[in-house]
Amino acid sequence: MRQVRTTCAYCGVGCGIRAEVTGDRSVFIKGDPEHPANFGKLCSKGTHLGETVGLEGRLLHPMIGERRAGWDEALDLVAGKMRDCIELHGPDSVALYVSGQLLTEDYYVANKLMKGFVGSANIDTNSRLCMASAVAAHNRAFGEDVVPVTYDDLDEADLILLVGSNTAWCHPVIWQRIEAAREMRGTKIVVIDPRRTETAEQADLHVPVAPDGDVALFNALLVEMVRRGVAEEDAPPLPHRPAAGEKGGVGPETFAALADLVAAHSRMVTVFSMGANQSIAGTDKGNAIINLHLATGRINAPGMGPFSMTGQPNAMGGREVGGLANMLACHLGFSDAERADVAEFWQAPHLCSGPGLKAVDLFRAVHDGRVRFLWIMATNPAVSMPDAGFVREALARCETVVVSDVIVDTDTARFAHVRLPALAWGEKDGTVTNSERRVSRQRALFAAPGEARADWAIIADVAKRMGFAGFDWSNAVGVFREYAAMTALSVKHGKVLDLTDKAGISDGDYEAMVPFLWGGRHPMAGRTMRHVPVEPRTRAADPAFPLRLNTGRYRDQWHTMTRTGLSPTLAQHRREPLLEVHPADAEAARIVDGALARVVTASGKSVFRVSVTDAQTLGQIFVPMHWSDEMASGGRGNLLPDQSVDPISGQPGFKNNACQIEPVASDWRAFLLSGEAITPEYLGWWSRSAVAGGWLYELAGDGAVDADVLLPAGERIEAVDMARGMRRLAVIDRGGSLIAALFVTRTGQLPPRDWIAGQLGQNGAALPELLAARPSMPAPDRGPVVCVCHGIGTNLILDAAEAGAASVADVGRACGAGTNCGSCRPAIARMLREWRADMTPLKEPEVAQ
Ligand SMILES: Nc1nc2c(c(=O)[nH]1)N[C@H]1C(S)=C(S)[C@@H](COP(=O)(O)OP(=O)(O)OC[C@H]3O[C@@H](n4cnc5c(=O)[nH]c(N)nc54)[C@H](O)[C@@H]3O)O[C@H]1N2
Ligand SMILES: Nc1nc2c(c(=O)[nH]1)N[C@H]1C(S)=C(S)[C@@H](COP(=O)(O)OP(=O)(O)OC[C@H]3O[C@@H](n4cnc5c(=O)[nH]c(N)nc54)[C@H](O)[C@@H]3O)O[C@H]1N2
Ligand code: SF4
Ligand SMILES: [Mo]
Repeated sequence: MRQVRTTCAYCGVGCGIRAEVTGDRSVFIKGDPEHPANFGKLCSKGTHLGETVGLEGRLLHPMIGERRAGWDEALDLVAGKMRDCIELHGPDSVALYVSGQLLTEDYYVANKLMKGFVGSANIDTNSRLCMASAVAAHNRAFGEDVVPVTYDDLDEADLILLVGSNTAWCHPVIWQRIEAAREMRGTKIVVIDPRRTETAEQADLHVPVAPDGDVALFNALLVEMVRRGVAEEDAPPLPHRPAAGEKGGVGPETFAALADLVAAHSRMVTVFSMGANQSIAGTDKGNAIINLHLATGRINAPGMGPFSMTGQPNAMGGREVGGLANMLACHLGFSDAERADVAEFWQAPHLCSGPGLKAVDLFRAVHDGRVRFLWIMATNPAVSMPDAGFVREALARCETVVVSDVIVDTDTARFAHVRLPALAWGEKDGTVTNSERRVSRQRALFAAPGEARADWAIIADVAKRMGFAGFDWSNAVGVFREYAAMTALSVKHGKVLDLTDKAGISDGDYEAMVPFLWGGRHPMAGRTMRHVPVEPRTRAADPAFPLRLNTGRYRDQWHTMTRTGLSPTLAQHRREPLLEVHPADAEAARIVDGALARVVTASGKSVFRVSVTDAQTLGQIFVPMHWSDEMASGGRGNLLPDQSVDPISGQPGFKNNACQIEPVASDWRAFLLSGEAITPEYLGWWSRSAVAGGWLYELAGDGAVDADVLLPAGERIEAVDMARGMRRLAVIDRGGSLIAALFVTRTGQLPPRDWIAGQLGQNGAALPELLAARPSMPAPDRGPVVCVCHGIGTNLILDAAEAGAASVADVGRACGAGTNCGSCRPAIARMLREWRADMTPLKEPEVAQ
């Protein structure tokens, strides 16, 4: 057994991991108690990383079309196509679309190739969909993309405002840190979000702002703080005195409660995330937040400041090395002086002359043929871009699409002419920078599988084949040293970013590198900061599409599910893509809980399972972004949003689109348990999720059900349950193990899936049990799983409540739920609250203070 210290593959919290490598492709994951981002904690996704390191579905050698190719042939082809395209159509006919999931070293090399040597800034990144508005807000306020706080400020704050952040699900370890601050010093927590998320349920105050109401709300807060003497009257230019009463849709009582909290606590941190950034007013939202901090002097001291949380593990590293089309490496812009310095440092023959195309415009240019060569790395735009139907059309038309990925068959890879196998997490080596500007090492745990190679090395090889000099590093540390040395240019141009002390780092020191911060704890102290007056801007109403569509994330899935979708444990939290809708909107549309419904926008439509919930505000619906063609025929959240972007940052407004909903009828509903993945395209609707040893499909369709197509060969047993209108089939292999099962109903309810899913590949169960989908001596039903680490369902938790457990910790002591990663603790807290509400006679709700 070998112990390796590395960093989590997923979110921008950047948790340190101690990985105990137990075999060729197996690893035991523990939090690193010494890493300053997490001090040993990990959430459900990090904890279950070990379930995603298998080689199933991996791309392990280069592919040209459907043919396996050698590296030489593939790289020659890519370099040749790129060179031809530049010669025939100019440098701007070539583009790279990269990702915050690349390492800093990969990102640096990609950016150097495009901006320095191809001579076009047509390299953009999925961070355009994620961080671009925060970057633009930082640039306007601070003159540089700098986060002016660290996680320590969360520990020392008395008030934390979470704006458009479902922290408990998306940055769970930060959420635990915030909860710890509440326990230690009574920190108050406010959640500003149109939906009542699990994070909002835990807050001292939930402010259900109207979609995109944030600028009006923060302007109103600023004016109120001036009125109360908390903010300086003449600190900000205040031409934006909000229209009387306009507070972003927030009612007077809630606004007063919020204003009281803000006025009372100078140690205030405002965390903002996608509900702020992903908006046609995203940059203004960032500045509205920063303005409040500047006017109240709440910045550059312990426990205070605006804090943009990054999404991806290396969103921040990508910003450092110039991954966005509108900047150069090392936080530099395109002034003559900056360009000249970069050209000299790289010895770059054709440094690009100005900014390139931002993601949405980039895919438009692919669509209309201005860009003819597109190389996509570590991102799945056919799923994750807005108006994904348009993006697919663009990819289908493009002369040359190259995809570097770790997975053989993604929705984007289907459009690739050339597929290049990259090293995945657990195999690659390099650095990432987290939300608080802390640089950590990712280290390889396993040998490279098949012919997979590091992203930076693939790019460097293509550059060399194109005849460019300056791409012959022999390892990742060589690239890192060059980047660190280049930050001398940021320093020269008065920026905070400075890694020059690492420019001479030895191979050994890089190997042993401990996490470090650039910029220190409060890098804006003593530097110039600007108020940027901002005015509310919202989308025009469209009577054809009366509802507002909001999109986002689930606790246990990561983006397009290419990795988390493989984990049976993580699948338990939410097996299907849900359309969450307020009861009155559901009723008006004749939509019922558990049935299917279609969401329609001007851009597209898709079908989801309905979940009726009063956590949604009237007039607003929510769907997840995660499901792809690989995982479902419906649930395709990104066919829905249009191409509108923030005019300053170019970031799409993913969270506020006009839509309508309608019921979807089907003759029958079924579930299929199968050892093999199938693609039941001919069915009306399907969605699959991982179970141990195979897949669980939820199906719906019209007409007859063709069991022969769905089920594999084997001994088939069948029962028809007339009373319940159900047909049940199970398929057994020679050894008596269950290899598939199909349950179909036209009128009734299907049985719970948990037990029978656990029988897949097993041969302990009797045939009648399999056909009943439950054991003859049933163990107590655990109910829907809440704690995925310990496999504990709602029923045990309610038992604990019944037996007197009064807190999440009590529940943990009683049954273990919530005691490992803690991601489910907000859900347990909600259950306890609901249980108590059921038990106690109704009384007046307490007023939040
Ligand atoms: N489990 C999980 N965690 C992740 C990821 C994942 O895929 N899964 N991805 C990572 C990445 S890349 C990112 S960017 C982060 C994202 O992390 P978050 O930003 O927390 O996640 P989202 O669910 O996209 O959106 C957050 C909230 O914004 C709210 N919102 C919508 N419109 C508005 C509005 O107008 N105003 C306000 N104030 N709020 C609004 C939504 O209701 C939603 O609850 O998560 C990271 N962590
Ligand atoms: N509707 C809606 N859409 C959204 C959002 C939203 O909130 N709502 N959020 C947006 C945001 S914030 C983000 S960040 C994006 C994320 O969207 P994407 O970036 O498209 O999502 P991922 O599934 O993370 O895609 C990463 C791809 O890289 C591959 N990969 C993993 N590791 C490596 C590696 O080391 N090298 C290479 N070459 N490939 C690798 C994975 O297999 C996968 O195919 O989605 C955006 N889209
Ligand atoms: S909070 Fe979870 S997903 Fe994010 S870095 Fe930590 S363990 Fe990974
Ligand atoms: Mo993101």
